[in-house]
Amino acid sequence: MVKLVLVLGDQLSDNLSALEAADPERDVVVMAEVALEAEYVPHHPKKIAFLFTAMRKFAAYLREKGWQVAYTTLDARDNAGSIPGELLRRAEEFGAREVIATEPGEWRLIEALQDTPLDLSMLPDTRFICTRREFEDWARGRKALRMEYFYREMRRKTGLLMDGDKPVGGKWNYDHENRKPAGADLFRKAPPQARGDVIVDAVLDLVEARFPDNFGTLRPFHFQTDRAGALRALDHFITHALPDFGSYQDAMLAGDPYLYHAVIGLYINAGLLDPLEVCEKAAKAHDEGTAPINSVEGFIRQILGWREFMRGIYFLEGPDYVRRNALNHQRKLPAFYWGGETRMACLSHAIAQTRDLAYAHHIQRLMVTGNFALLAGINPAEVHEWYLAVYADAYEWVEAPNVIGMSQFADGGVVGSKPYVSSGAYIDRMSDYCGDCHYRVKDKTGEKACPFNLLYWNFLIRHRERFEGNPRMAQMYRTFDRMLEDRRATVLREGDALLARLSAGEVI
Ligand code: FAD
Ligand code: DLZ
Ligand code: SF4
Repeated sequence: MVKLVLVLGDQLSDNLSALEAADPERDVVVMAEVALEAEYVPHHPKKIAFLFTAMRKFAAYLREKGWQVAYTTLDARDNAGSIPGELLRRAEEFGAREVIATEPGEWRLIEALQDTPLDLSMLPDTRFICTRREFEDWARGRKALRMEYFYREMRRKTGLLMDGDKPVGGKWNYDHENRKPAGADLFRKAPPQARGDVIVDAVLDLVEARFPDNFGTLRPFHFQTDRAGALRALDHFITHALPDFGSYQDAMLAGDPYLYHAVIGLYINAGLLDPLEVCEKAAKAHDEGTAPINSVEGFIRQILGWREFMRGIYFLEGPDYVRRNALNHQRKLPAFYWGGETRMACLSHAIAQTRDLAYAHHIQRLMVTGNFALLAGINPAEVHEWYLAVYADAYEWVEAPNVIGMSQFADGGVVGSKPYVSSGAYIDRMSDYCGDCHYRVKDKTGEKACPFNLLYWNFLIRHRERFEGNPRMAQMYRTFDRMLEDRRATVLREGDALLARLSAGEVI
């Protein structure tokens, strides 16, 4: 009897377990653009356009390979509006009772699929290097889960950058070489910008008509939308940017959103690139002598280490993870995150770039937008919604551990052993933002004091009881205690006043 094979928008891979378990002679692939997935957060229009275009092209590719594909566009008259609804409709149309699916990357959708009255086989998502089971086994019995140890296991498992049982070059991690600020030269090559085609054009018109009020600029649309394009983007990165990836990983420049980053997260997460093939290409560049070890190791660690670790944490911690709020932060997300005005140049640059490109690199996400939200005590659920909406690579399995865990410390220390907070000095060191800011990064108090400076101490003192005993934070408290009493009082008073103005909706 015919079975339905579900392929979700972020499952656009040839080797998807659901496709491998099905029979192209007998079964029907179901793909659907649905309102519920497009609207559960106000996704960036470029993200929706990327996904719908890539879905349509993947459906065409499957048809060429001989599959029967039942594809529903968002504007189809009989669109049921949700994935389970579409499955039920197609089950009736094709006389099917059984569905083969690959496990979605979000608890919400896993639960929704399990609730359908159809006979569902939910297969593991084999497109990851570490299985859920393997991660659980690794995590069992450990007092703390630290990425670095997990990453070494993954290096051993894959043999990537290994020399027998030793790491290539003698060290597992070359991070201490990777902290350079970038110069504003003109020699970097931006990622290749895709040209439009009829499928892209049709999707852009649809997204423009259906999501006119979502935060984010739709046109010009420059993402790759099929595997061949994604491979071009990867090869471009390996040739032009990987050699300097490590050194400038943490740098930020107002005039260059990409620097030496790969800008491939959206392609890997949608299934157009395979994480292992990406790591293998990077390792090959090292073998061939075209990229140094600090860059290649740093890059492979992001994918083999962080990406796999984050997925492991998401599934290990369970569906309530996204609601955690260990620091009891309750302030509303300021309007400037959604495009309102701010006088802080760093936030203004990072958010304008996010609006235009649906992209910001890791340090912008962690040390600018994330750092400010944490220092200002913003409700992590609102921060989570923002990140899930605005980045083209955002899916809950990877976004939530990065936001709730790494960035907002709302999980109380599952992902990281200390919160990522910094004063303005860090942003000044790693970027060129501060030069044209309304505030003065060197001012610790006073009318023009950088808000990061004021809020940094305010945050540490608000949470003194929790963090003072943390050996990695003791130095920060000692520095505060060494300040003159008057100065301490002023810093805290001015920080409180800034927070009150933020809550009142004033422009900061
Ligand atoms: P590069 O800097 O070139 O890195 C290469 C690849 O490494 C990325 O494409 C990605 O696949 C992987 N990677 C790097 N860091 C991480 C990480 N911390 N977790 C998982 N994978 C990583 N990444 C997402 O894929 N989706 C998200 O929704 C997301 N949200 C984030 C939210 C916050 C607050 C922070 C701090 C980080 C977030 N990240 C997220 C991780 C990282 O910022 C992005 O993967 C990266 O910026 C994507 O751009 P790139 O392809 O140029 O990455
Ligand atoms: C993100 C997204 C969007 C915007 N739209 C769709 C869609 O219409 N159809 C679909 O199959 N998938 C979509 N997705 C991706 C899903 O939200 C994603 O599969 C889950 O969040 C699990 O990662
Ligand atoms: Fe950001 Fe402060 Fe620098 Fe302004 S002075 S850009 S607010 S870090």
